[in-house]
Amino acid sequence: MSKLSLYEQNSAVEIVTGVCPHDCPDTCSWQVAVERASGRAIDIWGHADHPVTQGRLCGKVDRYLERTYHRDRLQTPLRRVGAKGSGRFAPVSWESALEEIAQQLARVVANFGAEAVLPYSYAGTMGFLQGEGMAARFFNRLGASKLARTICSEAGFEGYLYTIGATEGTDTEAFAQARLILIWGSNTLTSNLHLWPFVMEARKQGARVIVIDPACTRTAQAADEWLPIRPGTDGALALAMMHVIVAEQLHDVDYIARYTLGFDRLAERLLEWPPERAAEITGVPAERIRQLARDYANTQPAAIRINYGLQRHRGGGMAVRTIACLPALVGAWRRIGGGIQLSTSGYFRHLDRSGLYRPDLAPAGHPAPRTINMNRLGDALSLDPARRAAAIYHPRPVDPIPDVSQSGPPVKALIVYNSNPAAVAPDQAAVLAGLRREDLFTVVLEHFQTDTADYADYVLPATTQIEHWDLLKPYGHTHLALNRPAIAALGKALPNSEIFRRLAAAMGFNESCFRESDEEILQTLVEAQRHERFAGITWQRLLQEGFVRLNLPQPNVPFAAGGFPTPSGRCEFYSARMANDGYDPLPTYHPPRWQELVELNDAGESTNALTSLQTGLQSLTQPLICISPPAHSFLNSTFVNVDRFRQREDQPLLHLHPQDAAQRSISDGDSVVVENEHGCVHLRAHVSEGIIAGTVLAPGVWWAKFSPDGRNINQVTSQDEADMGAGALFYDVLVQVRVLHNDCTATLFGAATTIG
Ligand SMILES: Nc1nc2c(c(=O)[nH]1)N[C@H]1C(S)=C(S)[C@@H](COP(=O)(O)OP(=O)(O)OC[C@H]3O[C@@H](n4cnc5c(=O)[nH]c(N)nc54)[C@H](O)[C@@H]3O)O[C@H]1N2
Ligand SMILES: Nc1nc2c(c(=O)[nH]1)N[C@H]1C(S)=C(S)[C@@H](COP(=O)(O)OP(=O)(O)OC[C@H]3O[C@@H](n4cnc5c(=O)[nH]c(N)nc54)[C@H](O)[C@@H]3O)O[C@H]1N2
Ligand code: SF4
Ligand SMILES: [Mo]
Repeated sequence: MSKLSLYEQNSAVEIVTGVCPHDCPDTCSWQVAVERASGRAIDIWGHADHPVTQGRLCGKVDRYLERTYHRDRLQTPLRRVGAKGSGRFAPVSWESALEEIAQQLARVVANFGAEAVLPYSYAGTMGFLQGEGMAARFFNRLGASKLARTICSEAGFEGYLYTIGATEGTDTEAFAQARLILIWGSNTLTSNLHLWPFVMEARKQGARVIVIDPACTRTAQAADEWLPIRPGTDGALALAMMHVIVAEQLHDVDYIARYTLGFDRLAERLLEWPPERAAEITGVPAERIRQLARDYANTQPAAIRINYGLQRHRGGGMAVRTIACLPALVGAWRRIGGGIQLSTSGYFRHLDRSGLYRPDLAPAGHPAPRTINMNRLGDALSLDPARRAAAIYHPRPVDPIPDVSQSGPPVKALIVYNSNPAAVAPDQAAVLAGLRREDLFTVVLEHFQTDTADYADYVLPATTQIEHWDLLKPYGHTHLALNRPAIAALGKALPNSEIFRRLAAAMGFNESCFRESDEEILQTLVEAQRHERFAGITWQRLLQEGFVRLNLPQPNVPFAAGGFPTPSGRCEFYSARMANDGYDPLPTYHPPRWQELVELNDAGESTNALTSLQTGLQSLTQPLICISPPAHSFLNSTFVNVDRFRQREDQPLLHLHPQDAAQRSISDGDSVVVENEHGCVHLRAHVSEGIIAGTVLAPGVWWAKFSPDGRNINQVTSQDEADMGAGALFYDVLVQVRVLHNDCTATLFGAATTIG
């Protein structure tokens, strides 16, 4: 019996439709059963009528009520009473918290200018309202520094735009029609579960599923084939595949002539990429590359699911730009079930959010505030102007590297919401050094006392998705969804929107937009849409149905007859825009950062990365590449504090290949030290052939405070940037791994003194 029919007839229970807020492509619509008498939510399940949710939530959100009613939910504002990081707080009233926060912000603005205030947020909720809705109004009105939200997808996103023009691609439902599916740099069964039923449907019809990944993930195990690859080298694989396709004349001459730009120049470039060359780089044998290219060109329809895993490398932007050329080369777009999907967010690109965010509120007569790259939070919080300048967003080669004179004021007030940077941001030691600054005033809006909240001056309790209104657009399908509150806020928790509304009042901002109610804001947003893609999407329908598909053709077969949203209207093998932005206009290979470090080391050149280790360690083995993709039961750092999920993930682990383990005398279950020039962390070794030799994998993202040494894997990640969009390099890291005999902090401090 379905959950709905279980409660439907029960007049003591109310059923409320909402949508999962998490940073996940699936954006599942859900229903919550609420006991009318107590007002308590008693059950939650996936909406049966939603064509992608199909009645199922993932294992994490199935337990959303456990998280909402968790014993540690923050229910009252807190003021710090201990040292920063100690986590010692005392309850205060909303009135006094907001009054002091407003005073502190006013003081910072008066003494250092509004740019000294930095908002820091990401996708704890993807809702328009509880995400940036009211917050953007507030920070625009204040004139605060802007934040470039680069931590997840920027490199790949930009790369995709150069080739395709917008992040539009193969419909999720259409994967069922594919006959060959490449899952490329994604762990679908963990991070995009609702694509899997369509993949299974395709397999029932005879489709082959190949997973291209350095790790034999649960998705790779469930697929027909695991194709292991060295991290950060996917661009070379794609170039060699195209080489074979063109050399063997398997390309779609007609599609290319009608709908693409620059084929001749591409073909010339591809001459440089025989499979043997790519084999050296990727570790995929040349013959396997040939076969993959032939299968890809000869099997129609062929669908590629690329996700963000493969672009967290220095060459991530170019890799995605290159892979995105494949479907046009073989004409895969022609048929339903062919093409490529990185994200579906581009289908929503005409959504007009200016009335929501109100950029027009910016203080008149001031120059536009600086934009900080969130991946460089450690640098941004530094008192050294040179490091602060480095944190200023400069996403393309043509954007000048900011000069020290442009660094702007030190960050004196930091307002964190929907994010846990002390755990998730790269170069954790630098981030924590910033958060520890006594002269930094930090406010954290949260559900829980996270690693970040421990460093706050004020922690403000926020509501969860079943306690507030919101509207969400997905990035793994095309249904806009409304979230209605199912229960009253717990304790004194407030929605982010209300916290910023009250803070605006405390600051004396008297614009009427700071008095609009949540429902009003959302209704106005829905009704403001004029683009034809939103035709038929009304507030009334959203209230009644919960989710509505964009006004797209059904079935939606993008680019079957061209119409790419690029400057030329074609799929751009050659991109003039790339040339203007300082890139090679043709697909090429940008090697990962780890490759560069290894080459410098082999050449005997000293690099910070390796010498700092050598000075501190007796026996140096080859460094290993370290990736840290999502743990199955966590969502970034969310859910780590829910006992059930933490127990499922056991403890912070490091997967390493038996060969790498043997070279370092590491046995399964040993405590190991993972370290590099940035920092170090203790993990438990899990020796396994499920990861390629030369690469280690640490499932993320643990809260540091739940880790044996109070640190997590972001100790070893760097603030360096990818080739495009100033994207993060989470999986482009070199580390040394050894059995834990002595604590690494001692060695590291020793090393640090020798390198100054
Ligand atoms: N359960 C769960 N679901 C999530 C998340 C979560 O934390 N947990 N996070 C959400 C978020 S924020 C995002 S952005 C998405 C993340 O989605 P993705 O970024 O797609 O993350 P994964 O699906 O884990 O895919 C990463 C995969 O890429 C592989 N990989 C790493 N480097 C390379 C490489 O160089 N080449 C190739 N080919 N593969 C590589 C990793 O081994 C891993 O299997 O998922 C969302 N969904
Ligand atoms: N090493 C390593 N690091 C990574 C990654 C990796 O793969 N490896 N993945 C990266 C990626 S892809 C991403 S997207 C980032 C994600 O980084 P974050 O966006 O910081 O994601 P979370 O860690 O889930 O933290 C979200 C926080 O928001 C809070 N929150 C949720 N809803 C609300 C709300 O309505 N109001 C308020 N005030 N708070 C709320 C949650 O309680 C949670 O603590 O991490 C990145 N970091
Ligand atoms: S986290 Fe993803 S799969 Fe799980 S319920 Fe939310 S949207 Fe669905
Ligand atoms: Mo992400």
